[in-house]
Amino acid sequence: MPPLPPVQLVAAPYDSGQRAARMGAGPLHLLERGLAERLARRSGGCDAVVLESPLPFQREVGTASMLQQLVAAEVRSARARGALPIVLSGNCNSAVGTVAGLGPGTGVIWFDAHGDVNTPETSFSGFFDGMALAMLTGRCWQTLARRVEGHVPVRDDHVIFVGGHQLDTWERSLFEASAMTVIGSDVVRRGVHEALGPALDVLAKRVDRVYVHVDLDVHDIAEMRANGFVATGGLLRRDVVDALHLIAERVEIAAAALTAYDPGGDTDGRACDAAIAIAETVVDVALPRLRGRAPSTPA
Ligand SMILES: [Mn+2]
Repeated sequence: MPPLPPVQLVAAPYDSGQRAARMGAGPLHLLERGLAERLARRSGGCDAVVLESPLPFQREVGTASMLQQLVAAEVRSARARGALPIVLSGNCNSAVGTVAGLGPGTGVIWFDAHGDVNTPETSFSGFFDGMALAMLTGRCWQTLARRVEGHVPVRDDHVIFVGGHQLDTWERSLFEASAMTVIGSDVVRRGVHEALGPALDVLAKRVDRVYVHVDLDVHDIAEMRANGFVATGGLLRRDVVDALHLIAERVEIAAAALTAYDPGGDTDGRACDAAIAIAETVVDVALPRLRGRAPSTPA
Protein backbone atom coordinates (compact mmCIF):
# COMPACT_ATOMS: atom_id res chain seq x y z
CA MET A 1 0.00 0.00 0.00
CA PRO A 2 1.43 3.45 -0.88
CA PRO A 3 2.21 5.72 2.08
CA LEU A 4 -0.32 8.28 3.30
CA PRO A 5 -0.01 11.66 1.54
CA PRO A 6 1.27 14.72 3.40
CA VAL A 7 -0.85 17.59 4.69
CA GLN A 8 -0.14 21.23 3.87
CA LEU A 9 -1.48 23.78 6.33
CA VAL A 10 -2.00 27.21 4.75
CA ALA A 11 -2.56 29.92 7.36
CA ALA A 12 -4.06 33.30 6.44
CA PRO A 13 -3.94 35.09 9.80
CA TYR A 14 -6.02 38.15 8.94
CA ASP A 15 -9.48 39.46 9.76
CA SER A 16 -10.73 42.33 7.62
CA GLY A 17 -7.19 43.22 6.58
CA GLN A 18 -5.90 43.24 10.14
CA ARG A 19 -3.17 40.75 10.94
CA ALA A 20 -3.58 38.56 14.02
CA ALA A 21 -6.56 40.63 15.19
CA ARG A 22 -9.81 38.97 16.36
CA MET A 23 -10.44 36.01 14.02
CA GLY A 24 -7.09 36.73 12.40
CA ALA A 25 -5.49 35.36 15.58
CA GLY A 26 -7.18 31.98 15.13
CA PRO A 27 -4.80 30.41 12.61
CA LEU A 28 -1.73 31.39 14.67
CA HIS A 29 -3.33 30.09 17.87
CA LEU A 30 -4.07 26.70 16.28
CA LEU A 31 -0.47 26.44 15.07
CA GLU A 32 0.83 27.40 18.53
CA ARG A 33 -1.33 24.67 20.00
CA GLY A 34 0.56 22.11 17.92
CA LEU A 35 -1.90 21.48 15.10
CA ALA A 36 0.82 20.73 12.53
CA GLU A 37 2.57 18.25 14.83
CA ARG A 38 -0.72 16.51 15.57
CA LEU A 39 -1.64 16.20 11.89
CA ALA A 40 1.87 14.98 11.04
CA ARG A 41 1.29 11.95 13.28
CA ARG A 42 -1.69 10.80 11.20
CA SER A 43 -0.38 11.59 7.71
CA GLY A 44 2.71 11.48 5.53
CA GLY A 45 3.98 14.63 7.28
CA CYS A 46 2.62 18.13 7.76
CA ASP A 47 4.11 21.49 6.79
CA ALA A 48 2.63 24.88 7.63
CA VAL A 49 3.00 28.10 5.68
CA VAL A 50 1.89 31.41 7.19
CA LEU A 51 0.86 33.91 4.53
CA GLU A 52 1.73 37.59 4.83
CA SER A 53 0.11 40.31 2.79
CA PRO A 54 2.81 42.16 0.80
CA LEU A 55 0.67 45.30 0.51
CA PRO A 56 2.33 48.38 2.02
CA PHE A 57 -0.98 49.45 3.58
CA GLN A 58 -3.65 46.91 4.52
CA ARG A 59 -7.27 47.46 3.55
CA GLU A 60 -10.21 45.16 4.14
CA VAL A 61 -11.06 44.17 0.58
CA GLY A 62 -7.65 44.63 -1.05
CA THR A 63 -5.86 42.55 1.55
CA ALA A 64 -8.48 39.81 1.34
CA SER A 65 -8.07 39.73 -2.44
CA MET A 66 -4.28 39.49 -2.10
CA LEU A 67 -4.66 36.61 0.37
CA GLN A 68 -7.03 34.81 -1.99
CA GLN A 69 -4.34 34.95 -4.68
CA LEU A 70 -1.69 33.63 -2.29
CA VAL A 71 -3.99 30.87 -1.00
CA ALA A 72 -4.75 29.75 -4.57
CA ALA A 73 -1.03 29.40 -5.35
CA GLU A 74 -0.34 27.43 -2.15
CA VAL A 75 -3.31 25.12 -2.69
CA ARG A 76 -2.39 24.50 -6.33
CA SER A 77 1.19 23.68 -5.38
CA ALA A 78 0.14 21.38 -2.50
CA ARG A 79 -2.27 19.52 -4.75
CA ALA A 80 0.37 19.17 -7.48
CA ARG A 81 2.66 17.31 -5.08
CA GLY A 82 -0.16 15.09 -3.85
CA ALA A 83 -0.66 16.82 -0.50
CA LEU A 84 -3.97 17.62 1.21
CA PRO A 85 -4.26 21.39 1.72
CA ILE A 86 -6.03 22.56 4.89
CA VAL A 87 -6.53 26.32 5.05
CA LEU A 88 -6.68 28.13 8.40
CA SER A 89 -8.17 31.54 7.77
CA GLY A 90 -9.53 34.40 9.81
CA ASN A 91 -12.12 35.07 7.14
CA CYS A 92 -14.29 32.79 5.01
CA ASN A 93 -13.50 34.45 1.69
CA SER A 94 -10.21 32.51 1.54
CA ALA A 95 -12.52 29.94 -0.09
CA VAL A 96 -12.28 31.85 -3.37
CA GLY A 97 -8.54 31.15 -3.41
CA THR A 98 -8.82 27.55 -2.24
CA VAL A 99 -11.37 26.53 -4.86
CA ALA A 100 -9.42 28.34 -7.60
CA GLY A 101 -6.34 26.37 -6.58
CA LEU A 102 -8.20 23.06 -6.89
CA GLY A 103 -9.49 23.80 -10.37
CA PRO A 104 -12.75 23.18 -12.22
CA GLY A 105 -14.96 20.26 -11.22
CA THR A 106 -14.73 21.14 -7.52
CA GLY A 107 -17.92 21.17 -5.48
CA VAL A 108 -18.34 23.11 -2.25
CA ILE A 109 -19.77 21.96 1.07
CA TRP A 110 -20.05 25.02 3.28
CA PHE A 111 -20.75 24.84 7.04
CA ASP A 112 -21.66 28.23 8.48
CA ALA A 113 -24.09 29.88 10.89
CA HIS A 114 -24.40 32.75 8.43
CA GLY A 115 -25.24 32.77 4.76
CA ASP A 116 -22.23 34.76 3.55
CA VAL A 117 -24.27 35.55 0.43
CA ASN A 118 -24.70 39.28 0.80
CA THR A 119 -23.45 41.55 -1.97
CA PRO A 120 -22.30 45.16 -1.86
CA GLU A 121 -25.87 46.14 -2.73
CA THR A 122 -27.49 44.15 0.10
CA SER A 123 -24.92 44.40 2.90
CA PHE A 124 -25.87 46.62 5.83
CA SER A 125 -22.66 45.93 7.74
CA GLY A 126 -20.16 46.54 4.96
CA PHE A 127 -18.36 43.43 6.21
CA PHE A 128 -16.62 42.02 3.13
CA ASP A 129 -16.66 38.53 4.59
CA GLY A 130 -20.45 38.45 4.63
CA MET A 131 -20.13 38.22 0.84
CA ALA A 132 -17.73 35.26 0.68
CA LEU A 133 -20.10 32.66 -0.77
CA ALA A 134 -21.67 35.27 -3.04
CA MET A 135 -18.23 36.05 -4.47
CA LEU A 136 -17.38 32.37 -4.84
CA THR A 137 -20.56 31.75 -6.85
CA GLY A 138 -20.00 34.76 -9.10
CA ARG A 139 -22.61 37.10 -7.62
CA CYS A 140 -20.29 40.02 -6.90
CA TRP A 141 -16.69 41.25 -6.90
CA GLN A 142 -16.07 39.66 -10.30
CA THR A 143 -13.11 41.89 -11.13
CA LEU A 144 -11.30 40.92 -7.95
CA ALA A 145 -12.25 37.26 -8.36
CA ARG A 146 -10.65 37.24 -11.81
CA ARG A 147 -7.36 38.30 -10.22
CA VAL A 148 -7.27 34.90 -8.49
CA GLU A 149 -5.57 32.51 -10.89
CA GLY A 150 -7.80 29.55 -11.70
CA HIS A 151 -10.99 31.17 -10.44
CA VAL A 152 -14.18 30.08 -12.16
CA PRO A 153 -17.47 30.92 -10.42
CA VAL A 154 -18.84 27.82 -8.71
CA ARG A 155 -22.21 26.74 -10.07
CA ASP A 156 -25.03 26.95 -7.56
CA ASP A 157 -25.92 23.29 -8.06
CA HIS A 158 -22.38 22.39 -7.01
CA VAL A 159 -22.89 23.93 -3.55
CA ILE A 160 -24.34 22.42 -0.38
CA PHE A 161 -24.79 24.94 2.41
CA VAL A 162 -25.05 23.26 5.81
CA GLY A 163 -26.01 24.39 9.30
CA GLY A 164 -27.20 27.93 8.68
CA HIS A 165 -29.22 29.38 11.54
CA GLN A 166 -28.41 33.09 11.42
CA LEU A 167 -29.54 34.00 7.92
CA ASP A 168 -30.97 37.43 7.29
CA THR A 169 -34.18 37.87 5.30
CA TRP A 170 -32.35 38.70 2.11
CA GLU A 171 -30.10 35.66 2.38
CA ARG A 172 -33.07 33.39 3.06
CA SER A 173 -34.86 34.47 -0.11
CA LEU A 174 -31.66 34.35 -2.16
CA PHE A 175 -31.04 30.75 -1.14
CA GLU A 176 -34.66 29.84 -1.86
CA ALA A 177 -34.43 31.27 -5.37
CA SER A 178 -31.05 29.67 -6.05
CA ALA A 179 -30.06 26.15 -7.06
CA MET A 180 -27.83 25.76 -4.02
CA THR A 181 -28.82 22.94 -1.69
CA VAL A 182 -29.50 24.37 1.76
CA ILE A 183 -29.67 22.09 4.79
CA GLY A 184 -30.44 24.03 7.95
CA SER A 185 -29.06 23.23 11.37
CA ASP A 186 -32.48 22.08 12.59
CA VAL A 187 -32.60 19.42 9.88
CA VAL A 188 -29.05 18.28 10.60
CA ARG A 189 -29.77 18.05 14.32
CA ARG A 190 -32.61 15.59 13.62
CA GLY A 191 -30.17 13.20 11.93
CA VAL A 192 -26.99 13.90 10.03
CA HIS A 193 -27.25 10.87 7.76
CA GLU A 194 -30.83 11.56 6.67
CA ALA A 195 -30.14 15.27 6.29
CA LEU A 196 -26.98 15.05 4.21
CA GLY A 197 -26.93 11.63 2.56
CA PRO A 198 -29.25 12.28 -0.41
CA ALA A 199 -27.75 15.70 -1.21
CA LEU A 200 -24.23 14.25 -1.11
CA ASP A 201 -25.24 11.43 -3.43
CA VAL A 202 -26.43 13.99 -5.98
CA LEU A 203 -23.38 16.24 -5.59
CA ALA A 204 -20.98 13.30 -5.95
CA LYS A 205 -22.38 12.67 -9.42
CA ARG A 206 -21.92 16.29 -10.48
CA VAL A 207 -18.38 17.03 -9.28
CA ASP A 208 -15.00 15.30 -9.24
CA ARG A 209 -14.00 16.41 -5.74
CA VAL A 210 -15.10 18.77 -2.99
CA TYR A 211 -13.79 21.57 -0.86
CA VAL A 212 -15.15 21.41 2.69
CA HIS A 213 -15.50 24.80 4.35
CA VAL A 214 -16.05 24.91 8.11
CA ASP A 215 -16.79 28.30 9.61
CA LEU A 216 -16.47 27.29 13.25
CA ASP A 217 -19.41 29.48 14.23
CA VAL A 218 -21.69 26.84 12.71
CA HIS A 219 -21.53 25.25 16.17
CA ASP A 220 -24.12 25.99 18.82
CA ILE A 221 -23.06 28.49 21.47
CA ALA A 222 -23.66 25.78 24.11
CA GLU A 223 -20.97 23.67 22.44
CA MET A 224 -18.29 26.35 22.13
CA ARG A 225 -17.69 30.04 21.53
CA ALA A 226 -15.85 30.04 18.23
CA ASN A 227 -16.22 33.79 17.70
CA GLY A 228 -18.34 36.79 18.59
CA PHE A 229 -21.07 35.79 16.11
CA VAL A 230 -22.05 32.42 17.64
CA ALA A 231 -25.69 31.83 18.46
CA THR A 232 -28.11 29.21 19.70
CA GLY A 233 -29.57 26.79 17.21
CA GLY A 234 -26.26 25.66 15.77
CA LEU A 235 -24.71 22.25 15.20
CA LEU A 236 -23.17 19.94 17.75
CA ARG A 237 -19.51 19.10 17.49
CA ARG A 238 -20.31 15.49 16.63
CA ASP A 239 -22.69 16.58 13.82
CA VAL A 240 -19.77 18.11 11.93
CA VAL A 241 -17.52 15.12 12.55
CA ASP A 242 -20.25 12.71 11.43
CA ALA A 243 -20.85 14.81 8.32
CA LEU A 244 -17.16 14.64 7.38
CA HIS A 245 -17.32 10.85 7.44
CA LEU A 246 -20.43 10.86 5.23
CA ILE A 247 -18.82 13.24 2.74
CA ALA A 248 -15.60 11.24 2.44
CA GLU A 249 -17.54 8.03 1.83
CA ARG A 250 -19.02 9.56 -1.31
CA VAL A 251 -16.56 11.99 -2.81
CA GLU A 252 -12.91 13.00 -2.66
CA ILE A 253 -12.24 15.75 -0.12
CA ALA A 254 -9.51 17.66 -1.96
CA ALA A 255 -9.15 20.52 0.51
CA ALA A 256 -10.75 21.87 3.66
CA ALA A 257 -10.75 25.08 5.67
CA LEU A 258 -11.26 26.04 9.28
CA THR A 259 -12.27 29.67 9.43
CA ALA A 260 -13.46 32.46 11.72
CA TYR A 261 -11.95 31.18 14.96
CA ASP A 262 -11.35 33.96 17.47
CA PRO A 263 -9.31 32.61 20.39
CA GLY A 264 -10.09 35.79 22.36
CA GLY A 265 -13.60 34.62 23.22
CA ASP A 266 -12.77 30.94 23.56
CA THR A 267 -12.20 31.14 27.32
CA ASP A 268 -12.70 27.42 27.98
CA GLY A 269 -10.70 26.29 24.93
CA ARG A 270 -13.53 24.15 23.59
CA ALA A 271 -13.54 25.84 20.17
CA CYS A 272 -9.80 25.26 19.85
CA ASP A 273 -10.24 21.59 20.77
CA ALA A 274 -13.06 21.24 18.25
CA ALA A 275 -11.04 22.91 15.49
CA ILE A 276 -8.16 20.50 16.07
CA ALA A 277 -10.53 17.51 16.18
CA ILE A 278 -12.17 18.59 12.91
CA ALA A 279 -8.78 18.93 11.19
CA GLU A 280 -7.78 15.49 12.49
CA THR A 281 -11.03 14.02 11.22
CA VAL A 282 -10.55 15.62 7.79
CA VAL A 283 -7.09 14.08 7.60
CA ASP A 284 -8.31 10.66 8.76
CA VAL A 285 -11.21 10.47 6.31
CA ALA A 286 -9.66 12.23 3.30
CA LEU A 287 -6.14 10.83 3.11
CA PRO A 288 -6.96 7.17 2.40
CA ARG A 289 -8.80 8.28 -0.73
CA LEU A 290 -5.89 10.48 -1.85
CA ARG A 291 -3.39 7.70 -1.23
CA GLY A 292 -1.79 6.64 -4.50
CA ARG A 293 -3.42 9.48 -6.43
CA ALA A 294 -1.00 10.57 -9.14
CA PRO A 295 0.23 14.12 -8.52
CA SER A 296 -1.70 16.42 -10.85
CA THR A 297 -0.02 17.91 -13.86
CA PRO A 298 -0.07 21.71 -13.65
CA ALA A 299 -2.83 23.13 -15.83
MN1 LIG B 1 -18.65 32.49 7.34
